[in-house]
Amino acid sequence: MGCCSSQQASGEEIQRKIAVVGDSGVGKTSLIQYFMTNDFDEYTPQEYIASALKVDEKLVELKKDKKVRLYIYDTGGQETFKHLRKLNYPKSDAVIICFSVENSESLQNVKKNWVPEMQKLCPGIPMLLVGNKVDLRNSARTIKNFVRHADGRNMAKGNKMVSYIECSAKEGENVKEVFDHIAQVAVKRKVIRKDTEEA
Ligand SMILES: Nc1nc2c(ncn2[C@@H]2O[C@H](COP(=O)(O)OP(=O)(O)O)[C@@H](O)[C@H]2O)c(=O)[nH]1
Ligand SMILES: [Mg+2]
Repeated sequence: MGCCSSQQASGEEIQRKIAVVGDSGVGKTSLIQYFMTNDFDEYTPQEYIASALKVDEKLVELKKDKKVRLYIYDTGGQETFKHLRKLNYPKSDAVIICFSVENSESLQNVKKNWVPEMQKLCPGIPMLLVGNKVDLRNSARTIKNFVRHADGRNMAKGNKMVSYIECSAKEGENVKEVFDHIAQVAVKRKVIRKDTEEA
């Protein structure tokens, strides 16, 4: 190995598989769609919303000359799609677990359903917690029981998740940050896994 062994050989492409999970309706498909197209479609057709499994791919630049191709897996949160997640989510490199800040039950289900399901399918997988639809909380005219930033942060901490990020696919706020962060986490994980295998 030469002096540059830790650098990526030119032309070599890093690829990582990212699962996106969370309750139905929390905004998973909209988040991915905004990341792919820079656009939010309020009138997403129903069949698209209910899609059983969709895989998008996009090249993300981590830093100069270091790129990673993300394969982003989106399935419905419904129980009926559980068998599909079982088939498709093993070997994921990292997972984005979503909830909506206007739906506190969807936050509780992170702990109750999504963390256990992902830990079972992919033991030790890095998990990023994402609170969607912050535009609703920011623009609220009435007092409603929105999930607070501290609630999300505590959920992430309490479940050993790598971070907590709030975003809005509608406003495009923080969407890029979510995927930049998960790309970095996923790339780092592979190095650790490889080191352990070689040890
Ligand atoms: N206000 C607001 N609505 C959103 C946002 N993201 C998604 N939605 C709406 O929430 C609903 C469910 O979104 P969808 O992406 O299909 O959720 P999924 O079932 O988790 O894939 C749709 O009506 C979206 O238009 C957001 O950031 N802000
Ligand atoms: Mg969806």
